[in-house]
Amino acid sequence: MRILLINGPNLNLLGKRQPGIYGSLTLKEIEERTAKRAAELGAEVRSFQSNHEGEIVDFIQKEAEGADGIIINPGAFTHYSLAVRDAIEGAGKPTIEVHISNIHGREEFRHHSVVADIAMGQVSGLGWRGYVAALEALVGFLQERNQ
Ligand code: CA2
Repeated sequence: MRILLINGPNLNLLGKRQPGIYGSLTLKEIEERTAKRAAELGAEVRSFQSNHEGEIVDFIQKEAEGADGIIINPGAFTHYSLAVRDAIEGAGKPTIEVHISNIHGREEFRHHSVVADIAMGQVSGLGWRGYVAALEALVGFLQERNQ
C-alpha cells in the first residue's frame, strides 16, 4: 500500500520558525514519524514538499496513479488553489487533508478550505500527530475496502 504525503508552501520551515503555532518538529522529523508508523501498518509513504503550486499539481498527476491514497497539507493553497483541488479530484484517490494548527480557530480567511468537500476528511489542530492520525485512518479505510 502506497500513500503520498504532500506538504505545501512554507511547511519546509517547520521546526525552524513559529514553534508556538506549528510545533518544534521539522518536516523531515514529521515525515520520518509518519513513515515509521506506515511501516508498522504495512504501508509505504512517498513524501513531497513544494512551495510551488504547479509542482504540487505535477507531483499529484505523476504519482497518484501508482498510489492508493493521499495525505495533503496544502498550506496556504488550502484556502484558494483550485488547481490543487482539481489535481486531487482528478487523481480519484481517497485523500485526507491535514492542518497542524486548528484552521477553524484562527483568522476568518483560514476557515474555508477549497479541498475539504472533495477530501474524505480533515484533521486540523492536532499538530504533527494529525499526520499520523490521518495515516492510520487512511490505511484502515483502504485495508477494509480491499478485503
Ligand atoms: O495549520 C496548517 O497546517 C496550515 O496548513 C499551515 C499554513 C497555513 O497557511 C494554513 O492556513 C494552515 C502555513 C504554513 C506555514 O508554515 C510555517 C512553518 C514554520 C514557520 C513559518 C511557517
